[in-house]
Amino acid sequence: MKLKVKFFFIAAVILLMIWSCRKHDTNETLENNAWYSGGRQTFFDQSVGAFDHIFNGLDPTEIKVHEIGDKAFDAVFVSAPAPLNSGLGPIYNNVSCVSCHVNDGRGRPPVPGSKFESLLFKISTDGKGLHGEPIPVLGYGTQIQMQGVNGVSAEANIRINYQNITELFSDGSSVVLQKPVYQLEQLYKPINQNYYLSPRLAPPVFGLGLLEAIPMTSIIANQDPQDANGDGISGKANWVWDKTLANYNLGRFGWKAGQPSILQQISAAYNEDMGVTNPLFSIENSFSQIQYDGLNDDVELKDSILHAVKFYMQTLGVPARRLINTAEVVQGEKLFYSLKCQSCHIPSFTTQVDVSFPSRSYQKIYPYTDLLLHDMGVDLSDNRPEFDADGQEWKTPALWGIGLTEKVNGHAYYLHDGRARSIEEAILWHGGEAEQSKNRYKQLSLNERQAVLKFIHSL
Ligand code: HEC
Ligand code: HEC
Ligand SMILES: [Ca+2]
Ligand SMILES: [Ca+2]
Ligand SMILES: [Ca+2]
Repeated sequence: MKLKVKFFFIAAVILLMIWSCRKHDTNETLENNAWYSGGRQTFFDQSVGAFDHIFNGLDPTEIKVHEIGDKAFDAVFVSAPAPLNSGLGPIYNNVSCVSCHVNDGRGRPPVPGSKFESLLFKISTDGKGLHGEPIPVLGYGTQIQMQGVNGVSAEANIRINYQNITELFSDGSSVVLQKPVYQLEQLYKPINQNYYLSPRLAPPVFGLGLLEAIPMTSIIANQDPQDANGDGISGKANWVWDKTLANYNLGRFGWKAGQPSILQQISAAYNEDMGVTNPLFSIENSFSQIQYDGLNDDVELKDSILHAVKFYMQTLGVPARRLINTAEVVQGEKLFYSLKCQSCHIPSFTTQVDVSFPSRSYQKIYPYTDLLLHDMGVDLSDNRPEFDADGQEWKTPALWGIGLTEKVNGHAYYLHDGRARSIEEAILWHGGEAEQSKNRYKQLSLNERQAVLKFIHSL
């Protein structure tokens, strides 16, 4: 009997030890484990819904606001006046947020001959405005709206021609890239100024609340504008105008980091992409053009809806990594470092402590971006400056979740205009500061290249 008690006691102690170890493991998993791309806001879902997960740890009111924002993100707008979702256009690019950011993922270039849906074009002329912003083109503003509501003429259409560029690997094999050349056509009115067109594909929109919460100091610490350390990489921040602060702020959103906050990014989207005026951008994009409806009406979107959509965008979690421990992925990760991809695609950051927003406060995330601008060479250039970004500079995009693109969006088009038809093509388009990385990639064997791609697909 006595022996039995002793046995149970020892067994209990062992169980307790195992249990406390496991608890310790889970903690470590959350804090330092690369499976958890989005820290506490990581979701183990590889389905088509992988980019649409509400943050953990929100209170009931916050959950409600997220849901209202989610509905508004999906809402199809119609031309004014209408009882619901009124104010589309008169000119616009698409009718809802989700029609471009499909499943909270990315858009795609049009199938030849079909309408442009999630690829849009910014436009501007020479010079810079008071705060460094692009200068609008007379009669066109800073974006081409390619659709008009009933009876209203769109601003223009775009013709795409492709040029082939062959990239040779050291092992003798090759890949043919398609370089798009864009041309305005069917203009509603001639343009008599120099103009610069910038193609922009709708990027994925999950995890943005975490990117917004990376401390500014952590981002600018990676700048090296004069390349003082001589590694050929000279990332720089984009200082852009923040309408809410009425001051300059660090740009984080958009392909050139032209927007400082999620609020400003989405307010601009309502106005420019959908023609829906709102508290932050209250003047119709068509103001002073023939398409303008002349109604001096109230703003078309309520502040409460705008803030719900902002909150929805701020509280979408990040998919967990997949197949992270397979030999090929481990090899690919090592190669990623030896190719120096991580000098721009910086693996991890820790978000700032924020007592007013605990769900995104202080956690280690793995976005694989520095959120800085880099010269990516002539072939990727749009020649259109945006604040401190010049015509060859682009912001390093986050790579988290990129391996789920085909699952979520049913295609594999990458880069700012979707010209790359695979991850490998995206790498082969890298030039400028990333030229050396690309060349190192081209020197790899077929097996090594596949390992790099497997690693990217595991993100
Ligand atoms: C016509 C297609 C289109 C529509 C409609 C659209 N977007 Fe976008 N969205 C884009 C493009 C293109 C970009 C990149 C813009 C840039 O590079 O400056 C973008 C960028 C964003 C970003 C920044 C993502 C990042 O990682 O930098 C957010 C957030 C966003 N959109 C939210 C919205 C919301 C909310 C709506 C609805 C109000 C909306 N978008 C409507 C095409 C669209
Ligand atoms: C000098 C900085 C830099 C280096 C080095 C670099 N990248 Fe990039 N990467 C970028 C920028 C900037 C873009 C966006 C370019 C564009 O859209 O035109 C990008 C885009 C990508 C994309 C497409 C992302 C998307 O959402 O469409 C992938 C994939 C990628 N890089 C992988 C790599 C790999 C792999 C390496 C190493 C071989 C690498 N990058 C090295 C800056 C860099
Ligand atoms: Ca309108
Ligand atoms: Ca316009
Ligand atoms: Ca450097």
